[in-house]
Amino acid sequence: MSGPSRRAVLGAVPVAAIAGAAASQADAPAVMVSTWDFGAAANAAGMEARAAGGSALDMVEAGGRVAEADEGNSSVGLGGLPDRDGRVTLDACVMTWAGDIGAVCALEDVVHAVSVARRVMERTPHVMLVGEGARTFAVEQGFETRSLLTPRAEAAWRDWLKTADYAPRPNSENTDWRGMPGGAANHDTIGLLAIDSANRMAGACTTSGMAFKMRGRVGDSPIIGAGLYVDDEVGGATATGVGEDVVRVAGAHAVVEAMRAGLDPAAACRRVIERLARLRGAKVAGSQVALLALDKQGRAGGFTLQPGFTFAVTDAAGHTRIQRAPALFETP
Ligand code: SD4
Repeated sequence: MSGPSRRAVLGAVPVAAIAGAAASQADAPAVMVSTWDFGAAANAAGMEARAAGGSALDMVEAGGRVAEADEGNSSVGLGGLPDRDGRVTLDACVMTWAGDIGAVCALEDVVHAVSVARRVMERTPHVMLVGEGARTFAVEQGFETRSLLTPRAEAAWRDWLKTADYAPRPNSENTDWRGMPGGAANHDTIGLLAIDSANRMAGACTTSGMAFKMRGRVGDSPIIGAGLYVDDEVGGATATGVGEDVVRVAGAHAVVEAMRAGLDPAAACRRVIERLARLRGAKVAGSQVALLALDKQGRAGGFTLQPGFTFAVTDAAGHTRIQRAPALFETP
């Protein structure tokens, strides 16, 4: 397997350095990581929350909200691509150092699904609300409603309708990220992990899910243990890509358990990707799963099925670097 590319152009996001996942361990300990290069903007918001005395939960919520409000991001919040019926439905979850969790699935008309997930955690006896119930709860909690379908997303959906060619696999997502150097033009689910100044970890994951999915389909992102898991003794992990495949291996939880067993974050992510590849063989040859982890020592690392996944790593001084994760199916 060849090493990661060191091409240093990742689009509009300032890039301090690109390195393989292992190289991150030589850098200053990270206090926040987010998926993709656009995670840099999310981390900046998270670091503002940290500087203002916010908790790790405040950090990941603030970061998730940046991606959700970004209309240019076609896989999160406002501007997310709709399901095959033309409805934008959001999945999100949060998890804290104390094992507090909250999630929403198939939430409509509310931009900040991550905040609704937090509210589920803080204001209900439950851990997950779905669909109309999640929307009703959000409205009761004072969240504003609006259409999440932007003209750009609607145009993409209408274009897709011409063929309506959907298999419950991530083909459209694959098409999106393939051929985009560094994933710079790709906009995907955001998963975030943060450590606050009291050394507590929290995580969040928020997405509009796979483009043109079946109505009612839920992926990995709001599922604690699949799209996100945090254990304050060990570290946390998050996932993006084909949710069905992440769920199969309880991806984020499996990464955390591999770290508990002594692997560093990159190696732990790799172990789980390899397990998925063994389990599914040719069925995952064309699919993408990206895992990202941060341990309590501030080591960050990722590993993926396909090349092209980047992530943003921020240290306590606020320096952010974009790293490219090695992939199982690395191209020369
Ligand atoms: C899902 N994992 O719904 C999410 C989507 C994603 O690129 O990451 N899309 O399966």
